[in-house]
Amino acid sequence: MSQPAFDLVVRNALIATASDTYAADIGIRDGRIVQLGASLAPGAREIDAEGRVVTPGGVDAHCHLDQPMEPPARMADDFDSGTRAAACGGTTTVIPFAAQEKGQSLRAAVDDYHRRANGRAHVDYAFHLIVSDPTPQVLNEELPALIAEGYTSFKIYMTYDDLKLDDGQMLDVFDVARKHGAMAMVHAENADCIEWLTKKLEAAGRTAPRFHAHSRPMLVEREATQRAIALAELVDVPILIVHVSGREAVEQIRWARSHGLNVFAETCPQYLFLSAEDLGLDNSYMGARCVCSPPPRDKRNQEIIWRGLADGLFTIFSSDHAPFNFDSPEGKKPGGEEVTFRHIPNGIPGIETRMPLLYSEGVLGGRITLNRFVELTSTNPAKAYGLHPRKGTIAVGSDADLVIWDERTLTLKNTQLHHNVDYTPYEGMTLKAWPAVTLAQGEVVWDEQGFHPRQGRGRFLACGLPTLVPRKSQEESL
Ligand code: DUC
Ligand code: ZN
Ligand code: ZN
Repeated sequence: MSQPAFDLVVRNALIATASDTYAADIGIRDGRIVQLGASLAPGAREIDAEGRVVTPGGVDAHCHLDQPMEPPARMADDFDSGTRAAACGGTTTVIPFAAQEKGQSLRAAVDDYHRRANGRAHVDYAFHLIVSDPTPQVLNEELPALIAEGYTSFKIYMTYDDLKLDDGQMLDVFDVARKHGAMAMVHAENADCIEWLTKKLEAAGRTAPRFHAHSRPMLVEREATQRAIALAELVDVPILIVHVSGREAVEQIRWARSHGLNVFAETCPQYLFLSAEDLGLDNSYMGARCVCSPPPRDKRNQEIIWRGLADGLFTIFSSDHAPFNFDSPEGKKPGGEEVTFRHIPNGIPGIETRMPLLYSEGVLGGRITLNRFVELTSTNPAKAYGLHPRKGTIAVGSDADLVIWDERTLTLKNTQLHHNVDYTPYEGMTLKAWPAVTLAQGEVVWDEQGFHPRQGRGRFLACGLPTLVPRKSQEESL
């Protein structure tokens, strides 16, 4: 008998990419898609999609896994549990952050992060850099070398004392991004405004978790977003504003776009499904579970974020998974204490729920098209970070990272999730879909039997340059 033509055939798929929806079989060999068409020859293994929607696996371009923290804080998910949860929720590529500590070389941060990831991941991963100390050595030598090696995006912070850059430093980092065609990501919140408000709240004894939202009103995000846009315009470089939370930042980005500037924007599930009320209506400490920055806003702002997802304002939909246990001295109760909001680790879990939440409420709720869902969760992040078309689409030659979607009603419970966190902010929500099958490089990693672990399946991906905007010629960018 001759060998089957394929290792695996996914039959009767309703394939959805960012641009098309069509019925076909998917032939897979050596972890890649090798043929798309009707009535493909038999595979060594076959999965019948039964006419269900099949999308590219998700690319979660903003998540934090095993990122070094100031003790006692410690992230609950590492590359094992984080990529396990990702796969079970339909995400097959993650891009967490290799974070430079002030005084540390960027190269040392990258080496350390590889040690944390190596051999542990169940799905593929790449790294963004976090640049917190842009010394001449970092700007002139380390960053250019790292960009050439496949670390083509870096996040900079306008807040958090241990991370924030001043305007001059931002200009310097943007200039490196421009010269080398890399992507600069910006956390836009004004640090001095936050500190001033925090001190006032503390002096008034207003220190419960819910006052976190009072210390970071939309104005502080708006001001920083506007400043980041102006600095990028001065340097003439595209930037991407991460985790946009509401109207005021959205207005700044719309203004920039209307003036022809290449300003990209990312938002996250917490700005669609949570509001400041989730930080507590009273002084309850339970609200610490939803402390993240920028904070969730209100229902009207949720609508504004939905509109931006539908009309093209947003480029990317990420989780900003930043996993801390609630009932833990390493998490939301530092040292075992209920602390003032200033000391609560920022971040909420969401790597597993990102895709099902947007599919349920966005696609099946009639707010965005299926193709836009694919664009936001997979294709655009792959393009923004130089992984397309290997990732982010269903095409001959692409990695066989696929999700078969099961459209059914379910109630979300943390006990069913696969992260290492003791809560989900979305407990009890009714969802309308969940992945029936997730394939990573042609291997079943999640199906009705559950999670199929294989640490080391996930490989490090060196990123190319972003392809969201055509690269300027050398003369133009001098
Ligand atoms: N805010 C961040 O900037 N990063 C991680 C999580 C958060 O809430
Ligand atoms: Zn951030
Ligand atoms: Zn983040």
